[in-house]
This record gives sequence, C-alpha cells and structure tokens, in this order.
Amino acid sequence: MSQIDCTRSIEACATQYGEEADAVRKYMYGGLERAEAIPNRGPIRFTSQGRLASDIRSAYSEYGFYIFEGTIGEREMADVHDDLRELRSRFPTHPGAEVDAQGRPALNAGLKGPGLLWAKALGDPLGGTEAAGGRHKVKVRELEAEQDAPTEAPFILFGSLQFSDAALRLYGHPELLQVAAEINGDDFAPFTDVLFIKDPGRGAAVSWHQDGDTHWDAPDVDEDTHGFNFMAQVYGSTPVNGVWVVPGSHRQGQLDVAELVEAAGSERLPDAVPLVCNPGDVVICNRQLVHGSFPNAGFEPRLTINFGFHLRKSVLGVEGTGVHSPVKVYDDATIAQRTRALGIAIEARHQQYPDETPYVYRPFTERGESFVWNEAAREELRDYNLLDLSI
Ligand SMILES: O=C(O)CCC(=O)C(=O)O
Repeated sequence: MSQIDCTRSIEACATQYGEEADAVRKYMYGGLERAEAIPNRGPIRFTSQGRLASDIRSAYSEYGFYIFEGTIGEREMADVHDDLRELRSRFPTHPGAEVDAQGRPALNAGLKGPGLLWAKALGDPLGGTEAAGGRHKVKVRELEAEQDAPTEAPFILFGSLQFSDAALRLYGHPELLQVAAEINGDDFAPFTDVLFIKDPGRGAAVSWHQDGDTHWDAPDVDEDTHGFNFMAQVYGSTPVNGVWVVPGSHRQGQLDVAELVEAAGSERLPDAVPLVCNPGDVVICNRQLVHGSFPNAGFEPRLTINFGFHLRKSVLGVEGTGVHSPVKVYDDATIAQRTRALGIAIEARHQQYPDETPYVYRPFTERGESFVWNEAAREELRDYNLLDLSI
C-alpha cells in the first residue's frame, strides 16, 4: 500500500495526546488495517471502449472514494515540486502581509478572492464555528506546536489554478477528466480548486464534516448529487497527516456529525479510515462522505492539490451557498464562464505534454469554443474562483 513509513510520526503524534496516547496509536494502526482491507485502489483503468472499468465505478459508488495510484508520473511530479517551491516563495511572510520574504508583492496581492488562509499551528480553525455554513460541528483536539514554530501556518490556498501552472496542468489531466465525465456526465461542471497545506508539526485540522449544502432535502438527492473532489497527493498521505473518511457515508444522507462523535465517545470515529497514499496518487473523494483530518503532529508533509467537479443538473439554475464564492444563481452563462479555466488548463497541459492526447470536453466542441495558453489567458484566470460553483 503506502511506501511511507509513518511509525515514528504515529508515535510522536500519539504522545502529543497525553492520556489518550494509547487510544490514538490504536486508532491509527487500526485505521491502516481497515484501509488496507478495502478493495478501492490501483491505477486508473478504462475498457477498450474507453469507459471507466466497472469495478472501479462500483467500488467508488460503494465506498465513496477510490485511490488512483501512480496517476502523476515522474516528469509531472518533478514539475509539481519545482512549481510548488516557487509558489511557496511567493507566499506572504505572515497573515495580512502584502509582500513575500523577498519583498515582492505576495502571490495574492491585489486579488478580490480569498487567496491564502492561515491557521493556528496544529489548531482546528473550523470545528465548532459558523465557517462554511457551520458544517464542521465539532472541534477536534488542538495540539501544541513546538515553541519555535510560527503561531500561524499556511492552511488553504484558494483559487489555486491562478497561482500554480503545475496545478493548472494537472487540472487538464485527460484520464482524470475522463473519470469526471464517467461520474458526472460529459457535460460535467467545475466546482472549486484549492491546495490543502499540512506542514509537519504545523498543519491544522479540518474537523469532521460532509460537504454539500443545497440538495440534501431534494426528492432526487443521491450519492453523486454534491459532486466529488480529486485530491492529488504531492508527498503522499498517512493516518497522521491525511484525510480520514467514513466509507459508505455518502449514501446515508445528511448525518449529524456531532451525534456520531458523541456516540463514538471521542473524536475518533470508529469506522473511519485514513486515505493512505504515495506521492503521485490521486484520490477521487465523494463530497458527501463524512471526512476530516487531524492536526499534523508528525514528521511528513502533506500537500493536496484539490479540484472538484459536479453534475451539471446539480448546479444549473441553483443558487449557490456563498461558501466558496459570492451568492448567485448559476445559469448557463455563469457555468460556461467558470468552465473557461478548464479550456485554458487543457491547452496549458497540451503545451507541456504535446505527445499526450488532450481531453475533449463536449460542451466546448458544441459551442465551438477554443482556447490558448498565453499571458492573456493567465490574466483571465485572475480571480476566476469568484465564480466557483458552490453547492
Ligand atoms: O485535506 C484536508 O485536510 C481536508 C479536505 C476537505 O475537507 C475537503 O476537501 O473537503
């Protein structure tokens, strides 16, 4: 399964929990075993007709997630690493700063959109708050960062395609887009794109929650209604730094996470499993799954390139929630406008990997819409996420 040896991190993390250390250790090793027992990992496979292999589709449907192993090849991983190094050098020096460590305007200077969100090192900034519509009902235990750690650590970079060319190129990955078309139809619509940053000894928790706000009470709500995220793992992911999910919970409607935690007697939901990944694996993760991550008190970094897609019928004519972008009703024109980032991404990828067959997105063909990747396109991407389709 994972080539990452996280035993030292499990030990260090468990120790941080004091009297709960044994329970944490047991939970992490138990989670690893439960994750290993689930038949939902392997390379992306298609049939000779180009359809997603049926066992992958049904495992995704049953468990709500599937780990596409080795999706990002060596060359692309090198590109991602170089790009992220450069990207991080453009981060503001601290929350609210306008400049980076070299005194240049920081990467999100002058943008209307949210840019970089910081969080208290090893804290849980969302749990028990009204953020994101109050979906993170319970605060998970916050841990103490080492004394020399900065109090605030980078946490989420919103609108990542405008900041990272490597993330933009990954967004145009033909096999991932084919998977998106299989799950959400070939007129699938975009959602949002972010980086989750969980630096060792600093990265904050994302308390248990289900994503999705708009359709829980709809008569035709089903397991795919609120879409999915691809979670591309740059450094891999472990029980200590990774996302945990409750397999199958995406089919159970809206659950009361506070009740689940109360019934479990602790924040360690007994049926949850960690997403255990090597660098280059990409998880498809249903947004309706109960999921979350603990503070990264271990030694391995995690950085997830997150990008999601929806069924068109879930967004068309729907009023957004305001969680990811200003509230508005998503008509055809808005969806088309937001989807331009996809056209730009496919072109950007094609420039970098000219021997790869680019993904053909049906709505672009139908509309006769074409794209180029150049400075004007880069300019067009500024604040593109103000049109995120937030449901
Ligand atoms: O990466 C994480 O820690 C949290 C991810 C998450 O909550 C999400 O993608 O909705």
